[in-house]
Amino acid sequence: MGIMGLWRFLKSLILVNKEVPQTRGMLYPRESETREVRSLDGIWNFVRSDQANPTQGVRDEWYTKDLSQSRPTIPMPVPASYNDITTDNLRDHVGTVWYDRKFFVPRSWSKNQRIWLRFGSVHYEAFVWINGQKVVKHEIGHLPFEAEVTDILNYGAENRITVMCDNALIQTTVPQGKITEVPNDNGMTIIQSYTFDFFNYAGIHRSVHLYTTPRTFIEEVEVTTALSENNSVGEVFYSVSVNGSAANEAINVLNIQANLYDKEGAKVANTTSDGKLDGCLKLTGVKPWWPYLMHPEPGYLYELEIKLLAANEELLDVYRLKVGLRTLSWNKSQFLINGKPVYFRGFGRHEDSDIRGKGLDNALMVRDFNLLKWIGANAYRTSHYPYSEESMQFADQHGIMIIDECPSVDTENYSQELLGKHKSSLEQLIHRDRNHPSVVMWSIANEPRTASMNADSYFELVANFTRSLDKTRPITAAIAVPYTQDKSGRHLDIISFNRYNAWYSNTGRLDMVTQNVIDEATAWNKQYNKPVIMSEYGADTLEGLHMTPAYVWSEEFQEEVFARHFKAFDQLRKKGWFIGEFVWNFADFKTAQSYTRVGGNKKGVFTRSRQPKAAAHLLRKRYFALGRDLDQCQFPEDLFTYIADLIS
Ligand code: GCB
Repeated sequence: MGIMGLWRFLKSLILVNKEVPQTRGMLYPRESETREVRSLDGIWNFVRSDQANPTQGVRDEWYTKDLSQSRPTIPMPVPASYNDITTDNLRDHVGTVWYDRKFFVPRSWSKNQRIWLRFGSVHYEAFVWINGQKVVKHEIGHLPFEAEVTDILNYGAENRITVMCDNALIQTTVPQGKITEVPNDNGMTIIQSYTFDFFNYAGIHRSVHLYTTPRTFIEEVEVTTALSENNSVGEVFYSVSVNGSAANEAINVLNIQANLYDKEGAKVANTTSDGKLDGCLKLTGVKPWWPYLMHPEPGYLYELEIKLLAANEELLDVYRLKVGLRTLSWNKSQFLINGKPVYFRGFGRHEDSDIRGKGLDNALMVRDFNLLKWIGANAYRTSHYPYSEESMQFADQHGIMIIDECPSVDTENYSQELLGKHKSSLEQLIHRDRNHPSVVMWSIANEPRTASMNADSYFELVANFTRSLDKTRPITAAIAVPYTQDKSGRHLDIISFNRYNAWYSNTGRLDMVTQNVIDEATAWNKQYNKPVIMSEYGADTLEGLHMTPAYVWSEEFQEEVFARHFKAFDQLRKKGWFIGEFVWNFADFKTAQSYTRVGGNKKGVFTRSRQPKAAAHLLRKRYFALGRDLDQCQFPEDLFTYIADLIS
């Protein structure tokens, strides 16, 4: 590196805080007396671009006519990843693909309302046209985006929507990847590589909706809650933003009527703001939101009804959302919900299943929640990206606590551009999920390379930015570098660490787990004086492989690895600052091809088709035992199988 090269390198180490674009709107689409919602899910037409010519479709303006007029199309389900649908090598396609479909817009929609097009998520980058006109572009998968299409639609007529989706990951995308051109048997080819350990599924992953709003409408609702008097008195603070022609001059004349209903539908609080868009609802005899197994009635939700009224009392818009009343607090050794210390027992997970990839699938989601409850878990981390909005709502309802992670995985090569996108991913995530009682913590990265030079300033900027958006939840990151090298922990509120004793380190050595876990957790605590979570531990396990004495990949080995960790966790719990254990992983999942992966990552406690391995039964006994000890929950009747009345 010459003098100029050195200068460029040194300059790249200086990171500065720059503004990131702010998300507007994006309330989850819900019907009401003033709103209609229509799904555009179904079978779309699909074309893959030539890998060597990814921009051809844009140059040739494929979006100006039906895709089938430019290229032969194939049917493609939405929502779903496209990778595992066909029998050819679409799985490993790198670059752009195209989707289109037709839809009808009724004549009645043209009257005095506005129409919005909303995507739950497209991975990784999306470009959208309607009737040949560009309507929105969005980068970063797993997050929703929307655009107003009122003036573009044909009313009482057919319309065409075209989407171009690009799955390419480079050093300035979130997550990062590398695209390289390499020789193959036919000349040259492009390959996508990435260091993270899950398959880079792509496509229109979540639902596509059209929805209507009145001309002047409720664009955003932000809710926070407080409890007092031993959790019996509650306050719901709401703040509304209004969008619409009347909004600016009418801020002084618009009113919000807010009503709160309990589960039975009885109105328990109401207020009308006088020319203001925010206010507070106060109620007594509150049923707080509690995590699963921490209370006989977990996940209690009220319904908040927000009515936007004009000065003459005319009803302009109505939006309803579920609200859970709970408080969070944390200190140097504890994390508390409603004033009660929490011990997390849960999983790292993935949105992943065969055929659908990362596509939203209600059957899978409901099955997963049934399994989470069966096994007695009270939490999971959305490793390693935001999960569907539908699953966040489900977690609210079922009292499952969420450590909500942005899509930054194995973060490295810190640059100003990466910082901007990383911050934007957190901004979009917090904007989307801030009202969910289930979200109890933000995870700002998984296994970032925090030993490297500018990790300190990078994570200081990311953590401060996150805190500036939400002060009500603590911040963590799942760290894997040794505590002696880490430069991020001092910017976090809670330390999470990932470690694979007896797997990646000291493979097969079951006698080298317990003390190592105790020593490492203790060292993290000593270093930062903060609560500590073990956010990943586990062992790949091939279902049906049995070996005794336990041997790597066998079901017996996974059970033994877990048991050795449990021993460490129980000793750590006594120290007062160890606040949670998260198994890696809930279920087996697909990864990029590698000789360390047999059909994917097999560290699941459940198989990819969501059936238990032997370790699931062991974990279930532990999670319920912890629940009974810490939160006085009941054991399920089938927790222990009858063996003999000699054993109790
Ligand atoms: C990790 C990563 C996770 C991997 C896991 C493994 O540390 O956070 O994404 O899947 O290890 O099994 O290697």
